Order: sequence, then structure tokens, then C-alpha cells
Amino acid sequence: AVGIQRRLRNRAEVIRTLPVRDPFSHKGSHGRGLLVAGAEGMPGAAFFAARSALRSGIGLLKVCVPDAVKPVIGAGVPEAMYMSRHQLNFESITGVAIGPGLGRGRDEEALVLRAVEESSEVPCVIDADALFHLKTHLDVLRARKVPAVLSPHAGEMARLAGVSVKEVERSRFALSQAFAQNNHVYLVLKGKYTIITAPDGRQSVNPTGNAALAKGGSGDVLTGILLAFLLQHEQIMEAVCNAVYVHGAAADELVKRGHSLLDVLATDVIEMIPPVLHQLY
Ligand code: NPW
Ligand code: AMP
Ligand code: MG
Repeated sequence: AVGIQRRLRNRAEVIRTLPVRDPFSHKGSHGRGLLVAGAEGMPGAAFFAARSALRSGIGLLKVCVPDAVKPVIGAGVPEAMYMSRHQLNFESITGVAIGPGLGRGRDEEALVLRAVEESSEVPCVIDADALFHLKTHLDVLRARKVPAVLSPHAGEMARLAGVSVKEVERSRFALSQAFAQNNHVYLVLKGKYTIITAPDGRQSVNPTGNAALAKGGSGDVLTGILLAFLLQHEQIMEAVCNAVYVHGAAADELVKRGHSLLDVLATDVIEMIPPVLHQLY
């Protein structure tokens, strides 16, 4: 259609746009991120997102989880700092991610609304259960100064848009574009050939990734990379495209190094972020 810009992301663009780390930088130079995630039955989702963010260059990470989850994730990700849900605040935070394993109760719904509203001036990734809660509050998105980044899979997209999963799969490009433009968000419609759409309608298609990622936890890993990259790139679109690219490239690299499409775990994907970044730098 006229005026639509749609491109396949390529490796050279990723290499050209990845953030350069200033040799004189300190931890505060690379973002102070806040991850709001994890419920009692889903500590893993918070763990995956937190560790991925730290593996992707974030300077400082605070994680807000229920008290019962803290000991589990705290031992696994000691590099992060922790706050209880009743301590939640956005002071000095330069980017937020909310949703992985968050839960679907009334308390969580209120957390999502607060996060989206109070982080209006910094980047905010909205994923998983946060997308579930957002469905009835889409109006808060347009009120944000910095457009939010939403990362639904086809099932979550269907719920958000009020259509069937079949309908989503049938018109991934058009649906993404309408949603991103109408709600003033960056939309990451996940799956094979993830489509990234900017609020102005520009679209980018991601070539990396494989079916090894079709396993619980994969999306939570992406959320962590998204948060870290948003805090280190100048432009949101570049940050999002690069995060999706690196996430998929980690899965591709695992298969190249002897994994099958069956055995890959979310933790394996996280530990493949370092060699993938090494190849890109
Ligand atoms: P079906 O039956 O599979 O075909 P939900 P969720 C449908 C946390 N996790 N990809 C699908 O249909 C997340 O972070 C925690 C995926 C089903 O009806 C969330 O907080 C983990 N689904 C929470 O769990 C590891 C698709 O959508 C529905 C689809 C819920 O996450 C796992 C599923 O969507 C997980 O990440 C597609 N392409 N197309 C942990 N270890 O802590 C259709 N569907 O129920 O909204 O959410 O993804 O299960
Ligand atoms: P989630 O459903 O939230 O755990 O997210 C799944 C992640 O894995 C997304 O980044 C998807 O793009 C990716 N993924 C899942 N299945 C495939 C597939 N068959 N090929 C490529 N990527 C996939
Ligand atoms: Mg998910």
C-alpha cells in the first residue's frame, strides 16, 4: 500500500545500531531498569526476564516481586536489587518492564495501571499478564509521553484486538499496523517472523529465531532483552528490532552448536546471549 514502509531486519543494521559502550561509563550510564513480574506459581518468568536484562547490558536492575518469590529469584539473580510490591516506586527509574508471570488478580491489574501511568516519561515494556490486564484499559496507552512497547504472541494479540487467533494469523501485518497506530505504541507481534511496528506504522520483520523457542519462558527472556536495549539505545525502534534479533539469534546459535529443536530451555537461550553479542560487536 502507499506510504507503508516495511523492511526485513538485516545483520548489518543490527551491527551498525547496537549501542557503543563508553569506556568511561559507569553503571548509572546504562539504565536503571525496573522489572515488575513473578507470582508465587511463576518465579521462573521473573528470573528469565531479570537475568536476560543483565546479560544484555543493563546497568542497574530493580525487581519488584511478591515476597514469597524473592528468596527463589534472589538466589538465582543476586546482581539485581529487590523491592516488595508494597514498596513499588518509580524514583530514578529510567525504564520499566511489566508482565512476565505477574498474575491475573485485581492487585496485579492495579500494578499494571500504575506502572503504565507513572512511567509515562520513560520506555515501558508491557508483556504477558500485563497485556491481559491492559485489554480493558487501552486508553492509558495514548496518554503516555514515551510510547509503550507491547510484545504479544498471537493469543495475546487476539485478546487485545478482540478478534480470533485465526484472524490474527491471517492478517498479521495489517492488524499490527492498525493497533500500533490507533494506540500509539510500538507493537512486537511475536512468532516465526516477528513483526515490529512503530506508532507511525513503519514495520520491520525479524529473520532470526526457530521453533526451539516454542517453549514456556521464551517470551519472558525477550522481555528482559527489550528492557535492557531500550535503556541503551537512542531510538526505540532500533532497540526493539535489535532485541528481537538477538533473542532469535541466540536460539539459532544453540542449534548451530549442537542443540536440537526439542531440548532448548529458556536458560540456554539466556546463556547464548553473550556469544551472540560477541559476534555482533
Ligand atoms: P493454545 O491452546 O496454546 O493453542 P495466555 P501465556 C493461545 C507466564 N509464564 N503463542 C493459547 O492457545 C507468562 O509470563 C511463566 C502462545 C492459549 O489459549 C504469563 O504471565 C513461565 N499462545 C503467563 O505465564 C513459563 C498462543 O493463547 C493462550 C499462540 C501466561 O502466559 C511460561 C495462551 O496465552 C509462561 O511464559 C501463540 N502463538 N496462539 C514460568 N516458568 O514462570 C494462540 N495462543 O494464557 O494469555 O498466556 O502465554 O500462557
Ligand atoms: P511467549 O509465547 O511469550 O513465550 O513468546 C515466545 C517467543 O518465542 C517469541 O519471541 C516468539 O517469537 C518465539 N517463538 C515461538 N515459536 C517460534 C517459532 N516457531 N519460530 C520462531 N520463533 C518462535
Ligand atoms: Mg509470554
